[in-house]
Amino acid sequence: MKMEEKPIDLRSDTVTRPTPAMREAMMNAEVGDDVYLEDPTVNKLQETAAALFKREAALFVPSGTMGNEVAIHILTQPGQEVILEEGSHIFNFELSSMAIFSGVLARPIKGRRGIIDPEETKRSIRPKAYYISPTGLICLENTHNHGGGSIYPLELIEAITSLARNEGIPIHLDGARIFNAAVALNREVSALTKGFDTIMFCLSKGLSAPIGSMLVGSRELIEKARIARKILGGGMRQVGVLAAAGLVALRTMVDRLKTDHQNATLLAEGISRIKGLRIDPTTVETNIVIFQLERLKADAQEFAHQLRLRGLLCHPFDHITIRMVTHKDVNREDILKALDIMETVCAELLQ
Ligand code: TLP
Repeated sequence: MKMEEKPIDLRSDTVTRPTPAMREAMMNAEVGDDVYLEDPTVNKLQETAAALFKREAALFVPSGTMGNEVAIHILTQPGQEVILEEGSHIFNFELSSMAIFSGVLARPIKGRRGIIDPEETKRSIRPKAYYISPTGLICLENTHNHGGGSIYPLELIEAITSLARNEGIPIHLDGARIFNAAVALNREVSALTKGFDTIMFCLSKGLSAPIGSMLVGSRELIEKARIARKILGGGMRQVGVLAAAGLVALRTMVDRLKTDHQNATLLAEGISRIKGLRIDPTTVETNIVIFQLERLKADAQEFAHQLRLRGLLCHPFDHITIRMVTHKDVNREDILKALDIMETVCAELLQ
């Protein structure tokens, strides 16, 4: 790669840069002190998000992690267990925050491409006895990041949310990429999130805002969430400059996620034809492509390093697994170039 060329960055959709319309909205944003609830742009973003999900209220938080952890905090009591999928973001990449901040223990269960089964979920609910720590919460992730951007079938969401309701256990959705699921299924986000007590979604992934996530739920829960956010130091001041980008994200960046999904399919199909790489392209449902290396003289770290030298960035998951994520800052041509680079590197590394 020539030094002045920009790499093709498929590490994550978090790398997306704000659009010109976002930058303009940020510059012109009306602001106030949001700790006093006086930032009109934040208020508008929160109302917009609540309306989209057909809920009473929403809260702007700096990150998806904070949104998830605030939800866990307000929905549980110390000493309880939280049922979640073993490859979930909350369990693997939030630094055991649920134990630190909320005093709860994860009870991970195995999913299929990250999707958990209602029966298995039911079996994981702890029996009621004074000497057993009670199940305090269920968390699902849709789309599922480590599951390869997999989408929860609607009937499973319905089965698990009704199970939670019948058992009197609250249920939270890590919907960091729920708009990807909605666009892929051609459904409203509100239809995919019925039955959850709280929903977190990210503005700063495929929707390309520079920062920010939202926690959505009832007015009562969101008022509790505001307190938990403040405890974490997440009370922000003239943050309308960021909320302004979030509003543009919701207005302009949802429908175009289809293009990311098409590019992900193109990428996966190309990968399936490269000797040395293994993927079933029919499993790719949204913008995340996870594949394995086979018969290469390199592990995933070394493979990623070789790609980087040629201007392609990816995210190694384990010693043989690589993740690539499509987003608005890579186009079809970049995908074709990425496939060429991978083909060259594999040809050099095949045993
Ligand atoms: N995911 C990031 C990394 O942390 C792995 C990525 O590149 O995919 N839930 C899900 C499902 C996520 O994928 C992420 C971020 C989060 C929550 C946390 O969001 P942030 O990074 O805003 O705290």
